[in-house]
Amino acid sequence: ESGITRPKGYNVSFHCNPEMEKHHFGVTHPMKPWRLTLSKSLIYSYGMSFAMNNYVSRAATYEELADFHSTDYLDFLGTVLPEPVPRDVENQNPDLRFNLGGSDCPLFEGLYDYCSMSAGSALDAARKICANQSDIAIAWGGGLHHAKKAEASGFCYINDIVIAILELLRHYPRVLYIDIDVHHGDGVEEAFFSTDRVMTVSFHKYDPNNFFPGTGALDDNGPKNEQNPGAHHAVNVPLNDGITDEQYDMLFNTIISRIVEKFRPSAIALQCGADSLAGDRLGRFNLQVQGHGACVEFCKRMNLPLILFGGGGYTPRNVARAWTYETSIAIGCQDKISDVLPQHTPWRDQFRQETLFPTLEQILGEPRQNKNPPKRLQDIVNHVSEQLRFVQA
Ligand code: V1S
Ligand code: CA
Ligand code: ZN
Repeated sequence: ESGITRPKGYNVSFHCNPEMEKHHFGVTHPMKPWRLTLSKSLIYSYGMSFAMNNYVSRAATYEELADFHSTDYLDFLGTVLPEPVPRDVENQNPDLRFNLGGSDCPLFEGLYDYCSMSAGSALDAARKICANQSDIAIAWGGGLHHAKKAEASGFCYINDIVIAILELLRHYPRVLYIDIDVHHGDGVEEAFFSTDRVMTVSFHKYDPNNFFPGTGALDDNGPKNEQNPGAHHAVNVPLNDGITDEQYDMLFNTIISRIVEKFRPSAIALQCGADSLAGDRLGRFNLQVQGHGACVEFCKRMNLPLILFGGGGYTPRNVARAWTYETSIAIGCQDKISDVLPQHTPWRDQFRQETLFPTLEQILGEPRQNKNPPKRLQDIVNHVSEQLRFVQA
């Protein structure tokens, strides 16, 4: 008896495709689709499936992908074959087109299916929201924010978020996109650069020379010209290594409440990339499961239709913890789940510590040095507040 109950009059839907989780980017590649299996098994072990509507999502069709992507790109993506000998990390000159086939975006068996399944989950989630059948729809297999109209980038081939937001825009006047992945949400930002119906906000580690993708400076706010209604509708929150839960939540709450006040979104799409957690293989922050989850809680409190997407996350045990906690927040049972992982959790030994909320010391030994002085955080808040003077609902 888990004590997890279905919230009355409140619908959470969970969209996944177990086939997606079986794909492999290659042994040395940080992106492990198996993290989705680990996450789902922890969510189910806590008994949360009984409190949600669970759907096996379909693969998106070619036409649905073409809503955003160019047909040239899709046709190529549909025909490329895995390389017989994987490229090494040094070989960064893919002679293939559309940035396909380098070490970041390798060609692997079933690539097109993997991409269409990720987009299918996101699109199913969006349609549940649009049909008013879900208050919160979850697609942990989505969130691939770097993909461009005709280009793969940073482990992302198809931008399921853009496709889902385009669907939301058929039903809602304005959509707020928020991205807490440690990387800049460049693909989503660029896709909506010229509309005032989508406001994009990304929190990320920013170092133009040493951290992927190198974009997302504080004053990159969308092309500013008289004819562009999308000017000022891209918000960027560039951060340094080691940011803590307290600092991140202060920034998140301050910035998002001001944006909601000014932009008055009719729906929220939240990318929950878990590489912003402490101890991530690629990330640099000191966030804990609690701080990451607090962003989801804050968005839920806005009382707007909400989609939760996955995204990055390269230490699978921490990804599973975060997305489990965030699923519990969506359902509203976060106070009822125990810190000790359920005894019968599959792969329980993968989690190292047997708790949902390990301490920073347990995760890292020594926390990463915090390079975010309070003055810099205040400057960011001030810049965003100034920027919002140009935004009207
Ligand atoms: N950081 C990082 C990183 N690591 C890798 C990588 C490592 C081993 C491999 F076998 C293959 C790739 N690539 C990168 C980054 C891309 C990060 C993408 C994040 C995606 C997301 O979490 O935001 C959303 C799912 N790429 C680079 O830094 C580019 C390089 C410039 C340097 C590293 N080498 C490996 C590729 C070229
Ligand atoms: Ca981000
Ligand atoms: Zn990332």
